[in-house]
Amino acid sequence: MITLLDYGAGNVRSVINAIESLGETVKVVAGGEDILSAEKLVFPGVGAFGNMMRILREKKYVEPLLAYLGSDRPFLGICLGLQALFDYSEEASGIKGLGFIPGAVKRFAIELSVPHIGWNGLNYKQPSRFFAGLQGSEKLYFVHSYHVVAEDPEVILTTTDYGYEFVSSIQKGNIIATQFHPEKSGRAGLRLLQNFLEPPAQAASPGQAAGKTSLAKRIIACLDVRSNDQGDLVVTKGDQYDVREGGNVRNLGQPVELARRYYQEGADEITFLNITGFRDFPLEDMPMLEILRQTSRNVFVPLTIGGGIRDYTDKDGREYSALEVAAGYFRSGADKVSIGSDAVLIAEDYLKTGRPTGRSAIEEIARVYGNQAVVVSIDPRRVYVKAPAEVKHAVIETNLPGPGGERYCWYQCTIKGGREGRDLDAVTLAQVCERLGAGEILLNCIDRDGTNLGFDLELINAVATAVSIPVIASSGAGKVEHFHEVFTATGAESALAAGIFHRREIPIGDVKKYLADKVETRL
Ligand code: 1PR
Repeated sequence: MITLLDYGAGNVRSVINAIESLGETVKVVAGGEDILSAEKLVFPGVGAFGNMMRILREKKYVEPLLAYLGSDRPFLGICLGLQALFDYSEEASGIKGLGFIPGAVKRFAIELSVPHIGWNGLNYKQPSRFFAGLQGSEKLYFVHSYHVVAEDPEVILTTTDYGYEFVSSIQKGNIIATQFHPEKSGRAGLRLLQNFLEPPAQAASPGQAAGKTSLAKRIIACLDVRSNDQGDLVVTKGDQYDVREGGNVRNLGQPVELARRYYQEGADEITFLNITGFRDFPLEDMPMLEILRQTSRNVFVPLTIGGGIRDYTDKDGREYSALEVAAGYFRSGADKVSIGSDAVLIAEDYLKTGRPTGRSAIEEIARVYGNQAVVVSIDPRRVYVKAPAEVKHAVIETNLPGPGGERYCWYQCTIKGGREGRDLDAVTLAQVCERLGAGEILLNCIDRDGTNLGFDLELINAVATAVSIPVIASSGAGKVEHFHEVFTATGAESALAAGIFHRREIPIGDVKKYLADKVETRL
C-alpha cells in the first residue's frame, strides 16, 4: 500500500494511475495521521510553491511530514514534492519550505525558454537502487521554471543540463525526490516507480553518453474531438478547420484508442482539443472528462486538453469560473490546459488598459497550477497588406506573396474555431499571454491546417522570436522532412501533427527515425 499526499492542486491522478498500473494500491492522505502511519509515502507536486506551502500549513501537514521524513521511511517527492524539502523558493518570497534539505529553489536564469518543458537526460552522480534497469541514455519528462540548489553535494543523485547544470534528483537515506515526472516519462519512468515500490537488492550506476544532456524536440499527436451528427464523440480533422466532408463530420477514430496507439508509437505528448468547446460546457460534457480519465489510466506521457476553458453560467444561472473548468480537467488526468478563444478576449481587455486584472483565466489557473500548466492555443490566419503601415499589427515581409502580389502580411487571431476574426495579431496575443502567465504557446495556422504543405515557418519565427516561453508548431505537416525543417529553421520547441498520424500516412516512429541523427529527440 502506497500513501499519496494530495494537497489538492495538479494532476495526482496520473501518479495514482502509474502506481496502480504497477499493481500497487494507493491510499490518499485524508489527515496528518495518514502521513504519520504511512509505510511508503509519495508526494507529487504540481503547481506553485507558495500555494502548496500555504495548503500544507492550513491542513496541518507540515509537522507530520517532517516527522515522517525524520524517520527515514521510503519517500518519493516529485517536482514540487522535491522543492518542498528545501528551505525556501524564489517563487514565493517570505514563504518557508519544509527545510529538510538545506538549500534553496531558484528560478532558471538562462537565455533559453523557461519553463524547461520536455524530455531531458540525467547525469548520474552516485549509484542508487532507484536506477536499476536503466541504460543511462533515457530521457525523462520535466516541466518547471525553478530548480533546487542543494548545499550538501552528498545528496545529489543526478543533474541535468539546461543552460547550466542543475540538480534533477536527490537522495538522502530512503528519501528520494525528482524534479522530473516519472509518472509522465513513459517506460523509463515506470521502471523508476517500480524501483521505488520494490527496491532491487543492488544499487545501479547507469552509464551515460559523454557530454551534456540535452532537451529533446517533442513530437506531439493532436486529437481534435467533437460530437458527430449521431452524437458520438469522435476524433475528427479539418481542412483549414472545416471538419465536414459530404455534409458529415469526418470520423477518424475513437479518442481513447488513438491516444493509446500514439503513446505506444512514441508520441512525446498528446493533446486533445474539444473543438466545439466554445459552445459546449465541458463540465456538462462528461464524455470529454471520461476520455481523459480513461486515457490517463495507461498513457504515461503528458496530456494537454483544450476547448471551453472560460467562465460560464449554466442554464440554472450557476456561475463557474474558468479555474473550476480547468480543475475538472486536471482532476480527470490532464497535465496542462489549453485556452483558445478566451485568451484572445483576455488579451483584448488587457490591451485596453495595459494592466492585468489578476482575475483572467490565464492568471488564475497559472497562480494555482503553475505557468507550465497553461497553454495558449492560437488560431491565426494570414492577412496580406501592401505595406506595413497599412495596419497597426505586427507585420512581416513574406516570401509567399499574396494573391495581388502583396509582399507583407500579418496573422489575424480568430476565436470560436476560426469562425470569427479579431482585430489582434498572433505576435501580440502571444506576448500578452506570456506576460499574464501562460507557460507555452500552441501555434496553429488555419491556412496550413490539413494541407500537408509544411508548417508556416514565417508565422512560427515571428512568434517564437517574440516570446521566451516554448512554442509548439502546429498545422501542415505532410512528410518527415517538414519536422526537420521546422526544428532547424525556427525556434519551435515541439511540433504537433494530426492528419498524417490519424490516416497512418506517417507513423510517429518514422518521424523520430528520420530525425535521429539530425535533431535531438526521445527515441
Ligand atoms: O476556443 O478555448 O474553446 O478552444 C478550442 C480549441 O479547438 C482551440 O485550441 C482551437 O485551436 C481548436 N479548434 C477549434 N476548431 C477547430 C477546427 O479544426 N475546426 N482545431 C480547432 C484546431 C488545429 C490543430 C490541428 C493542427 C494539425 N485544429 O488542432 O490538429 O492544425 O493538423 P494537421 O497536422 O492535420 O495539419 P477554445
